[in-house]
Amino acid sequence: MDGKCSQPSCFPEDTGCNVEGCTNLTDCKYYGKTESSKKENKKTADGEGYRISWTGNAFGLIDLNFLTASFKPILIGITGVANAGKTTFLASLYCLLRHGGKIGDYSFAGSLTLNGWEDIAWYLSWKSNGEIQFPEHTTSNSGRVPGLLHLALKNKDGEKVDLIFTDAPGEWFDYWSNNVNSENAQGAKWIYEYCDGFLLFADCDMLSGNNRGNAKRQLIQVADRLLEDLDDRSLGLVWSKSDIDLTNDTKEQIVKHIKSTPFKHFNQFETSVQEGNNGIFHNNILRSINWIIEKSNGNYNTLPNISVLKPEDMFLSKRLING
Ligand SMILES: Nc1nc2c(ncn2[C@@H]2O[C@H](COP(=O)(O)OP(=O)(O)O)[C@@H](O)[C@H]2O)c(=O)[nH]1
Ligand SMILES: [Mg+2]
Repeated sequence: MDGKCSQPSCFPEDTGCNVEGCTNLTDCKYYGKTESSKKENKKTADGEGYRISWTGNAFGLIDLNFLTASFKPILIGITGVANAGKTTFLASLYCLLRHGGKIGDYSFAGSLTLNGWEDIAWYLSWKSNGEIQFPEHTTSNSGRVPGLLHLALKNKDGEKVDLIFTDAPGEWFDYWSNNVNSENAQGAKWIYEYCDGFLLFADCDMLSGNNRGNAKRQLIQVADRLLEDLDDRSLGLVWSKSDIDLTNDTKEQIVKHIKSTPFKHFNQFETSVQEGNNGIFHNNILRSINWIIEKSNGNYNTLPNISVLKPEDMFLSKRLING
C-alpha cells in the first residue's frame, strides 16, 4: 500500500517523518492526506525530496539515488504480462542464493532490500503442510512501484557486481504494449528506458491452456514493444512454469517471430519454481541472470536522473527547505 504522507519523498511508516520530523505522525500536517494530494504534491515537489533508504524494503525510484551515488548497478527489467510468474521467479532466485547457489562465478554478498526479498520469498519457504505457496499478486497500486530489488554479488577475485531487478505489475506491460503513451504505461516506459537488459516471461501454463491464442498474442505484443528500441541490450526469453509442458511448435513460432527482428543478444531459459530434472529449471534461473551480467558488462545504459534537494549539502538534504 502507498504511504499515508502526502509528500512524495516521505514514507513515514518505514522511516519516520522525513519532512517535518514529527515524533507523533498524526501531528504532521502532511500525514493522512489522500492519494490524490500525494500525486498533486509530487508535481511540485519532484526533485526536492530525499529519503533515507536503508529500510531493507524494496526500493522506489527515489531510493535509486542512494544506490547509484557511488557506482552503477546493472538494471534488469523483469517483463511480461500479469501472472506470467515474474515475482515467483525473483523469489526463487533469492531462495537459491540463500541456499548458496551461484550466479556464474558470483555468490551472494548482500542486499539493500533484504526485507523486500524476504517478503516475496517467504511464500516459497517451507511450510508445515509441505505445500508451495506463491507470492501475492503484484498490484498496480502497491507502494513504491516499480518495486526495485537489489543484490550485491562477489566472485572469488573479490570483484563486485550490483544488480537491480524490477518487480513491476504485469498490467503495466499490458498497457504499455497496447499504447506506450497511456498514463498507466509510465512505469513500464521507465523500465524500458533505463534497464540494461531484459527478461521476457513466456508463461508455459497460459500458452498451453484454453486461452493460448490470447496469451500468444499478448506475449508477442510485449516482445514487439521491447524490440522497438532495444539497441545492444540483451533480451532473454524465460519459459516460465516449465514444469507444465508446452509444445516445441508453439515455442518455435514465438522464437521465430522474435528473431524476425534482428537484434544483438538473445537467449532462452526454461525455468520453474519446481527444480526439474537434476535441478535444471533452478539452474536456468541462475544462468539467465549470469547471461544478462555477461552481456551487460561495460554496456550500461544511462543512469536515470534522480534529483536531490541540495546535492552540495549532505546535512540539509534530509529536510525540505520550504517544507
Ligand atoms: N506450475 C507453476 N505455476 C507457477 C509457477 N510460478 C508461478 N506460478 C503460478 O502463477 C501465478 C502467478 O505468479 P506470479 O509470480 O505472481 O506472476 P507475476 O504476475 O508475473 O509476478 C502464481 O500465483 C502461481 O499460481 C511455476 O513455476 N510453476
Ligand atoms: Mg508479480
